[in-house]
Formats: sequence, C-alpha cells, structure tokens
Amino acid sequence: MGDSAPSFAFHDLAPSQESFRDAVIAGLGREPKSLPCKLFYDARGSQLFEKICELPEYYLTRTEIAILDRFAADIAQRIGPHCRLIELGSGASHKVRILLEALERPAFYVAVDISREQLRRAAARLAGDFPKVNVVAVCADYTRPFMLPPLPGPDGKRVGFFPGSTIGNFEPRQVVKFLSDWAALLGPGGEMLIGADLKKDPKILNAAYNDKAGRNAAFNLNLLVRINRELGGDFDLDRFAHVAFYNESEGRVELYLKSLAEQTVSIAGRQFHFGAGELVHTENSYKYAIEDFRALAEAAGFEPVHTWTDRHSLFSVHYLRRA
Ligand code: AVJ
Repeated sequence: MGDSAPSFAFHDLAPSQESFRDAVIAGLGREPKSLPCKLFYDARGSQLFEKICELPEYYLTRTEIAILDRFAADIAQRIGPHCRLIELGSGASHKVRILLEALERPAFYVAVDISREQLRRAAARLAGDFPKVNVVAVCADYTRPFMLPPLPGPDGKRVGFFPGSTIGNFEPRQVVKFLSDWAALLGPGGEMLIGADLKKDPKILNAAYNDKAGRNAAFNLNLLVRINRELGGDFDLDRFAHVAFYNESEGRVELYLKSLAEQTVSIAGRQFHFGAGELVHTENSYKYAIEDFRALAEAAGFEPVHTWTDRHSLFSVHYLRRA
C-alpha cells in the first residue's frame, strides 16, 4: 500500500440482466402492479437522479450537504482516525468528499452501488483526488446479502455512510432488519452515519417530487424507457404519466406510473394489461421525525449518539453506534 500512489480496486457483483427481467415480470404480474425503485438506476436513471438533486424544489441534497459541511469537524472528531468508511448507494460520491477532507487519515473508502459505470467513474476520480485513501468500488445490489471485500491493514473503526435519505425507500420494518445486518457487518465499535428526510409541510414534499422542470417525471418514466430498451418492451411513453404525492397517514411520498388509457404492453414476449387510470407503484420515500428514526435504530441494536439538522428542520443526519 503506497503512501501517495492512488489505490483503486473494482469488484463486480452486479445483478444480472435476468434479475432485471425477473423483477419486471414479477412486478407487473402482481396486483396491484409495482416495480422496485432500485430498477431506476441504469446509467440514464443515475444521470436523471443527479439532475433532480440540482432542482430548487428538491431540498434534500443541498440541505444534507449543508449539514455535512457545517458539522464536518464535529463528525470527523467523533469518528476518529484511520476509519474505514463504507458507503451504500454511493452514486456520484459527492457527499463523501466532505467527510474524507475532514477525517483524520481515513484508511479506506468502500463505495457500493448498483450503477456500474457511474460507480467506476466516481470511484476512480475519487481515488485520484484522495491518493492516501484506499478506494474500493463494489458494484452490488446492497439490499441483498453480499460479501464485503477484505480490507487489509491496521484495523480501524468501520463506519457505514448511508446519506441521501435512501433509507426512506425501505419499509420501516425492513429498516430494522437492514440496520441489524449492518450492525453485524460493521462489527464491535461499528458506527453509522445516516441521512434521513424529516416530516414537514406536505406542500414542500409535494413540490420536491413534482418539480416544474419535469425531472422527477423523466426519472420515473425512464424505467419504462429502460424496459423498452433492455427487454424489448413496447411501452408508449405518451400513455403513462408520473404521479407523486405525500401520504400523510403513512408518512411517505409515493411514486406511481399511471396508465392514461386501457392498453396492453408486450415485454420480453409477454403481454401485460393496464386499465385506464391504473397505477404502477414505483417508490416509497419515508419521512421520519427524529425520535421515530432513533427508535428504529435502537430496535436494530444501535445507540443513537447524535443527530444534526439544518436550521429549518428539513433534513437530519443521524450518528449511530453499535450498542
Ligand atoms: C434517492 C430515494 C432519496 O426518495 O427522494 C427522487 C429518489 N425519487 N425523486 C428520494 C427520488 C423521486 C430519492 N432517494
């Protein structure tokens, strides 16, 4: 391990094309129809998501970045030296730069993401910019069990980094299972830094997921474009619409693709019927009051150590330690 030569390793555990086809066929064969939100992130979907992050209405990304910027020194001090940072759903790896700059001699940065080319590009660039950090990219679907590659060298603390409110895509009971699995994986002394979107005025939430520029719509509809391209589907994009709203009693934003007419679509040699107005569920994005999220973390065997928020209480960053 050189002291300053960039170190970059790539591990490909990418889900297969068959698993995409199986997920689509199973999801559209179900009643009501639903497609898992991880299917959004082909190369184009990852780009479209980055464009959502720049929207004036989509407060999540910039607010979380502001929190990380403002409290970076405090976060770094709590984490301490030589840590091994493992990021789930690393995307473009923008946010972790704030941590890597503030941390004292971080030893490893492991980036886990389902979007292979974006991951490769982002991790390679990061390795160039942080030559003292061992950068390891793992292309995997982290909602399923996978093996972390060995992280050699002196045994620093393992810290899971899960920003962006991606945790909001899980059902609350899945959050507990997911965090319990991570508690085991991080080992004794392991910690997590998790971004969670807060409950707030539904008007703000509805605007964030129904932006004027139509980027949320393009992102949602891109799933049909992906099915057409990769599975030989014949979705007519003009006959589906983006639907998103805050479901207050469930505490989540729900996304759907709405069929605008009665129609039959063929995908991978199969026929799927859609009624006029029928909804295909594509995503849930849960919003958590600070205490509610802490209770889930505790149920998963973590001790909530600290929570940082912005001045307007739009977003929260939780720091958890394995109890
Ligand atoms: C990446 C899951 C955090 O829920 O806000 C953005 C994805 N979906 N617009 C979110 C998303 C529609 C996003 N997360």
